[in-house]
Amino acid sequence: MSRRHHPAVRPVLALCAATAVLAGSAAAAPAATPPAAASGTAAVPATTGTAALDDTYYEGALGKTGPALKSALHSIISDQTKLSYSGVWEALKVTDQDPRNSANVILLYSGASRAKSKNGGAVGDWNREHVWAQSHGDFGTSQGPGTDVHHLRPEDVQVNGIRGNKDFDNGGSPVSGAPGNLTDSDSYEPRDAVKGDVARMILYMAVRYEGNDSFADLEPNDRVNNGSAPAMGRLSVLKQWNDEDPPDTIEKRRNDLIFSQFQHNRNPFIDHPEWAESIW
Ligand SMILES: [Ca+2]
Ligand SMILES: [Ca+2]
Ligand SMILES: [Ca+2]
Repeated sequence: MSRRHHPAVRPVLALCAATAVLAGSAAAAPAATPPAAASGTAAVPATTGTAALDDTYYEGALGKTGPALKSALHSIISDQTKLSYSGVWEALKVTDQDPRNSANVILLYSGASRAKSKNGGAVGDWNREHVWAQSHGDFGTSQGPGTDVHHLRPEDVQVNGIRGNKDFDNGGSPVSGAPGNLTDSDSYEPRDAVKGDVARMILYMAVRYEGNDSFADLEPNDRVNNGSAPAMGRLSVLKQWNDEDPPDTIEKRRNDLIFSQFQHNRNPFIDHPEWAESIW
């Protein structure tokens, strides 16, 4: 199951990758052919069983707690394919497809169903919301955290603008165009149905990005107004949201699709929400 897609990270890895190429391993090639779901989205099973994943994908993390668990998960989920920023559009049209209308995507905060073809930057379009705001660590949209679809979601252009780069916290006034969402000058509260989703996306980013590549070490903290610091708050609230809104079939299926068709890595907190408490 182990695949190496980063021959440039370290010389030793480069050697391993080169060996894999010489050996004719399809796994070393770009993800033109999905490893398990070549039949397309219609045939994707409900979700991947956690027990099966524990015996394979998470084998190196089982039994660990705290920093050792975080470190093991970082190693596991860093083995991934990286998308281009334009490739993110096409990925989101699959991962966030409306289960009731295959021509549409569901928008994260507003919950609205909107035509896939309306991706863009105009009023009425949807665009690529970075749930871990780009400015918190200044990672931009080059390949890396800025193109990682585990935390990228379709959102209405104007609602995305209202969320801006605010940290997450409870409270505020209703958000125009996004029922159930609240915001004030320094924070954003998403609707109840996606509170846990948001929390697990933030925690994924913290484990995936540890500062050992060309990007900042992303970490949650318990503050708002983090600005350009590589931090996102508030951790205590995110942990509460993780408990209150456990992963549902749609969130699990999204994780499976990213794993099977796009990045070939998983969000561990969707498979094991209890790991948030163990690490933080
Ligand atoms: Ca606030
Ligand atoms: Ca949810
Ligand atoms: Ca980190």
